[in-house]
Amino acid sequence: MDVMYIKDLEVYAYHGVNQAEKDMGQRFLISLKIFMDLSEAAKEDDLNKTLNYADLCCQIEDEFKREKYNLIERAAESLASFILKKYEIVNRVIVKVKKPWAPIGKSLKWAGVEIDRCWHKAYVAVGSNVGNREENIKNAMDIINSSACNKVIKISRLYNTKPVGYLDQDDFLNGALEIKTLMNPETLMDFLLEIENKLKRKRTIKWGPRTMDLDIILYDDLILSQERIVVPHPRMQERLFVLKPLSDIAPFVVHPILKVRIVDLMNKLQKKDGIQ
Ligand code: PH2
Ligand code: MG
Ligand code: MG
Repeated sequence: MDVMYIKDLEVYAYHGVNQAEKDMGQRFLISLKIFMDLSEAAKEDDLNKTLNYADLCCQIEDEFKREKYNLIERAAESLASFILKKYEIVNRVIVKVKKPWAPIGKSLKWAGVEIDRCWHKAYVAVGSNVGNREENIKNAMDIINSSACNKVIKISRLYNTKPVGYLDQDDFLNGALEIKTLMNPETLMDFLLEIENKLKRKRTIKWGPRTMDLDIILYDDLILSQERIVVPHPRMQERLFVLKPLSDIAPFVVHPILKVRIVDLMNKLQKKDGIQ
């Protein structure tokens, strides 16, 4: 991936744990390594196909001065998410924030932090079998889209499916979403649980009726096995109600453990279960 650099942009701002730093301010040096495709801009010699670094530096300065944080960690984090949210062509950014005047009673060149942040691609399975199922799914998507850290990129068709697991309940409407997210898997899972709660999900019977179920199926190529969260979803390869909609939007994505494409997982399961 191509990169654009900003090196040691000097900004006077008011971040610091000490009150004196908040009152008097100090110099900060901001460096950015911005990952994006520069080939179109190069080919067409067109400023509109890239980032204008003059404009970028002004925006960065304004954003950096907007708040007074205690920590440069926090100031760097907010700059990184500002850049990723504002400029669609930017996929990843490394932000370095240095304090050359850090008031520690010692002579030093600078104290600083560097963070590396990017958009992640996740696939989320959606299901509903209580209330107005379509409306529930639409509401869940609207809530995802209204959060600045998440954007729905692709939506599958919605499928009417027979309940699996606990059979004495109404049919489900199932779909799958591709989203881009700045959240890590745990934060994303908590965010999705919050949406389920907002949509009045009641947790009574395991695999029972629900207004909304939102499960992380895949998160980049990540393999994660923790008590609260397992990715890829451990039962995805056994569930046609997951694989079918997922095949609409990610047929050639490869399962990071099984090393099989989604469409092939679906075909294999359909053969095993008979066409449903
Ligand atoms: N979800 C379950 C259990 N069973 N069956 C269908 N058809 N669709 C679902 O989304 C579903 C299910 C647990 O999450
Ligand atoms: Mg589920
Ligand atoms: Mg769930």
